[in-house]
Amino acid sequence: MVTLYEHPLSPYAQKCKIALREKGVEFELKQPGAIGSGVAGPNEFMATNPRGEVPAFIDDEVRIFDSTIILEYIEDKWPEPALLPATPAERARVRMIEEVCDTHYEAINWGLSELTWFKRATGTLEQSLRGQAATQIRKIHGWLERQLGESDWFNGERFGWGDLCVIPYVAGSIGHGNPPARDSALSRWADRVRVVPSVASTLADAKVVPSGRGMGDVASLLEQGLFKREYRDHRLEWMIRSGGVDVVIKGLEKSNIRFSNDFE
Ligand SMILES: N[C@@H](CCC(=O)N[C@@H](CS)C(=O)NCC(=O)O)C(=O)O
Repeated sequence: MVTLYEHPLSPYAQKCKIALREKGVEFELKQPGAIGSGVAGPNEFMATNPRGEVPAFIDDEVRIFDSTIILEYIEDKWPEPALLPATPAERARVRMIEEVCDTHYEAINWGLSELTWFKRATGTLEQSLRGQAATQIRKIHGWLERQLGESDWFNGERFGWGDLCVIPYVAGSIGHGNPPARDSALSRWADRVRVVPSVASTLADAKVVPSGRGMGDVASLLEQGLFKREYRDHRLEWMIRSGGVDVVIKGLEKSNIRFSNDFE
């Protein structure tokens, strides 16, 4: 049986869980003990992903990190049912949607999590960051609508890779109070995708995290120095370009943010 290190709220892990469920591959889920704490192994999880991020995937001797690379492996090893569309052009189109969601879209929801759960800003800075996030999400929803066009599915004729890589982020936005516009094509698509069994069970997992809802009282754990959140790549860029450079500076001063680990 394969093993997936995950956190139920991680959109990247959700992509992999949906794919495994679509393929009918049996898997065991594990949550790394110190995820988000910046504490690095040595352990099986860190040996699988030196970045200390979920998802991380183990299939016997094979160890893989990064959700896109995990999805590629799953598609290669268990080709049926195919999740990618058939033609090179369609596959490239779907991969571009995934790339946009994993970088541009994810960063916005992540920024809102930093505000809601980790209380990184208050007052006018919080309001300004939230306002910018809402505008950015409206824009990216518009972009997604244009990618969807007249189709029922991002993947083409049926549910697939193009859909499983978008739904974790749209579900995250709904959770943060930024749903797709009412009666829009994206909102109708979300209703359609949410009931696909592999998606429904993956989103249901996200509601059963310890302490009931969301991330619980992680802000006080942050204050106690028990969390050291990763500000990497597009997330760091989002915080700075949206006006939160002070959040980054404060996090560095208090040592409750981290950048990438060294590869050794
Ligand atoms: N590019 C990676 C991103 C994975 C990632 O950023 N995962 C987050 C959770 S959503 C994480 O584990 N962060 C670790 C931390 O904050 O310490 C992928 O596609 O798998």
